[in-house]
Amino acid sequence: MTIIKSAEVIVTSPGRNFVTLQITTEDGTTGLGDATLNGRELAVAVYLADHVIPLLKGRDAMNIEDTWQYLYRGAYWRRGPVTMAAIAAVDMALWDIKAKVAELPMYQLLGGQSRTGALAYGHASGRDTEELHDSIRANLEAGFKAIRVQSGIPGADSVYGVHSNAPTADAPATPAGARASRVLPEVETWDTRAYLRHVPTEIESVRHEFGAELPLLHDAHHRLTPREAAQLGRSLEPFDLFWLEDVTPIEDPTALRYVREHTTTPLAIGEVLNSVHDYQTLVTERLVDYVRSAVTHTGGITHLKKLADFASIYGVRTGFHGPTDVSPVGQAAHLHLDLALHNFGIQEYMIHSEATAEVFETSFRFEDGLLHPGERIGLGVEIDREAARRHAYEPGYLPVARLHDGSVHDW
Ligand code: KDG
Ligand code: MG
Repeated sequence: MTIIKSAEVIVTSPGRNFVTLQITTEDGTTGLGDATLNGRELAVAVYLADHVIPLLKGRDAMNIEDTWQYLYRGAYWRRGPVTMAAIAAVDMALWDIKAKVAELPMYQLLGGQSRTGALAYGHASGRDTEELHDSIRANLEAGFKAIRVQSGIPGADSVYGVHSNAPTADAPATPAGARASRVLPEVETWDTRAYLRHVPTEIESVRHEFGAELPLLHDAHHRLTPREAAQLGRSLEPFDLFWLEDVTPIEDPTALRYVREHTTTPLAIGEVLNSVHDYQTLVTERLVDYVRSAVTHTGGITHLKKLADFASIYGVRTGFHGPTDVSPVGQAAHLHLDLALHNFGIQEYMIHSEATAEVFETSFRFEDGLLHPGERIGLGVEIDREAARRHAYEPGYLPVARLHDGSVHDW
């Protein structure tokens, strides 16, 4: 029987916090879903435990679309990162179960494979040019064939968006706020003019050192006005970026009209969006080239597939968000989609720590710059509950950015 018997929220912190939902059917089939919302993890855990799990018991695990609509429309209150992460976890777990029942790797249920593997990009960053180039070399040695480059700005106290620079299994590059035994978020200082002056020179040095072929990406983390973004895009045109990410604050998609009119640098956006409806203007007006949502924050496989199909009609490709705060369960779900979707573009891949890999055992592999979900049935991820119990939750926050005058800026 595929009737849902129970569901449980697992909060664990092997190097950083993860929230996982495990659903079990009456015949003992289990499915996993990722519900990790960096810095606000427990809000989703409570939402699941108190408001969603009681609705799941007794439902047919096979009716994924109906369960999705039941949780989404039934709640009346729609969208938002907490709700959509909770629905995402249920959805992923149900796809995991369905694929296990079918005895197929999940991508087979999405239409089978469209490619041999998903082009992945790694993260390189450095406080100065030398450190950045070393970090790029480490990525190349690790097998990456596309690289995101972030560099320190002279006079700034940190490289925004990262705590560590080494993308290896021992010391993975980690989005800031991974975990900290501190009470308040770190504060970083931001200077837009210094950033706009410096980034083109840094990317030029990377092109000079590593050649014209290597696909390069850069993330501006929503920090620019449309005019500043247009200036940056234009100044980066000679260096042929794969994409420039999150140039303007996400709330106003029409801000990108001005950017689009002034630069041909490809644009990506969407890691903080959580619904296909959020993309309506962005996609129908072709304001972006890549949609960046994560399966974990955008309603799961069911909803991300809808987004990808919607985007495909307008020639927009995918570039799903894959930082270490998306758990191996969420990342596995991305890889099944990446393999199956025709309009796949690129997959972000930050390698999880060894402690994380001890808790989440995965079937996916990274070879010759490409990611593949593997042939294990389901999503291909198992959780070691004993190992998970050894890593208790620790509060952690993303940093906040302030300008030199002390006012809060976008992070
Ligand atoms: O939780 C926030 C991180 O996932 C984010 O800062 C990472 O911007 C990011 C990226 O592109 O991976
Ligand atoms: Mg980003």
